[in-house]
Amino acid sequence: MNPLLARLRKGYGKKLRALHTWNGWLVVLLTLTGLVLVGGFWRGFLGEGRVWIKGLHIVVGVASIIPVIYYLLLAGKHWKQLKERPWQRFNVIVVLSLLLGWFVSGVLLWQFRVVGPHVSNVALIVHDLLTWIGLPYIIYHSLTRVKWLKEPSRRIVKSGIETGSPSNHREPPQPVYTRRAFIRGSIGVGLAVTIGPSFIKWLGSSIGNIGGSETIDKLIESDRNQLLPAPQPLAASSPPLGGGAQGQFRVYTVTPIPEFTNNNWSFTIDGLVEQNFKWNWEQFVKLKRTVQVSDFHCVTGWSVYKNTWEGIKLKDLLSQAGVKPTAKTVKFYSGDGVYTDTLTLEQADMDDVLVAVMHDGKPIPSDLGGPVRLIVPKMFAYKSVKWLNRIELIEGDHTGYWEQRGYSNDAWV
Ligand SMILES: Nc1nc2c(c(=O)[nH]1)N[C@H]1C(S)=C(S)[C@@H](COP(=O)(O)O)O[C@H]1N2
Ligand SMILES: [Mo]
Repeated sequence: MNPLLARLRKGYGKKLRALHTWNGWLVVLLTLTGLVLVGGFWRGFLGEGRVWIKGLHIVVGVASIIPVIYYLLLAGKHWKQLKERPWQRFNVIVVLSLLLGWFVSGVLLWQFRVVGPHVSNVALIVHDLLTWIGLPYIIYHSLTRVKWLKEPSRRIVKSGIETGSPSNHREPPQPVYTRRAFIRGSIGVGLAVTIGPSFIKWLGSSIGNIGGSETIDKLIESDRNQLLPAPQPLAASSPPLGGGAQGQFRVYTVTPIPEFTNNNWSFTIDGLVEQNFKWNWEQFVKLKRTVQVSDFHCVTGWSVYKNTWEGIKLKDLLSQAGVKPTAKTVKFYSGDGVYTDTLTLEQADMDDVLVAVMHDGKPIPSDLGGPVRLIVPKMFAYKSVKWLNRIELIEGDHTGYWEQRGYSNDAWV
């Protein structure tokens, strides 16, 4: 035998157990950080902490390949040992596939700039799918393998000795096994009932994009904005030029979702401009709009393809206000009072940067940044400020909300 392998296999049983424990803790850590990362609630609350947690998740995730490789070196012997235990073999295969799948899709997500948004999007779906399957599996695995469930026969012998009754000794362990099966069954059913419905919902919306527009319709139904008159779509918007968006928006916000009415909504251009503007809604919906079809990419990996956006070209707004020669940066403010971002004048001059009012022929719902949001198709979506209500031309630089918290200043897709 190869001497390295021989050394590895010394104290083999102990090593396997240690490996199992280490791997277990890594999975716990990855689960906790991963759940915080997907949980929308945490976004505003954590701020910069979110970027740290993401870093930790990546480092631990990359490191999680070490116990896998170590196990694979010992796997030959272990596999033979499990000859008579098909379920344990099955378990080994499932856990290894999960760990490898998480690892590969995770590395692709981490390297989103190298692999591009399309690959990231698929990797995110795989990563999520494995989590939906893997997490309940691992919870079940841990719950059903705690010692007292695993070794019921010992307990019954012990109880026999304790009572000192010989008839107890002869009693078959049957009821305990039934009880064990019952507990296992209950854990299984419990997990299925708690996780099943959300899983099916996720599956429907992510894979094969079933009900893509249906979910947006729900967001439209629960729209909190009350702005009249409703903007009337241009012909290219309705039916949407792009044929309808493909994919799901994840609703991201760092504040409670703001609500607007004709009374509290206005749109301002100020700062280093020849003429300040402040439009109310009635005036704003009269500004000339154009229609554009573009893809929408978030840095966390998800994309929505073929959005038909209708709105006012940023460059038209800027030329209407007249940018002073001293201006260097275009600063965007969200009506949530917190979120900001910027473009350079040169970036702001791109033809497809849109102050969007409609999506796929309908007013943008409040959850997705309506009544008005910025759309910068060539950049990651953290530039696409939701609830946009003010544009200021400034002389210096400004660092946007997520850029202050660790996102790259370079947002080009
Ligand atoms: N005001 C505001 N704008 C925002 C954000 C936010 O949290 N608040 N999140 C940004 C990020 S990171 C993304 S991916 C998109 C998400 O848009 P959606 O919530 O419509 O899917 O909005 C961007 N604009
Ligand atoms: Mo994002």
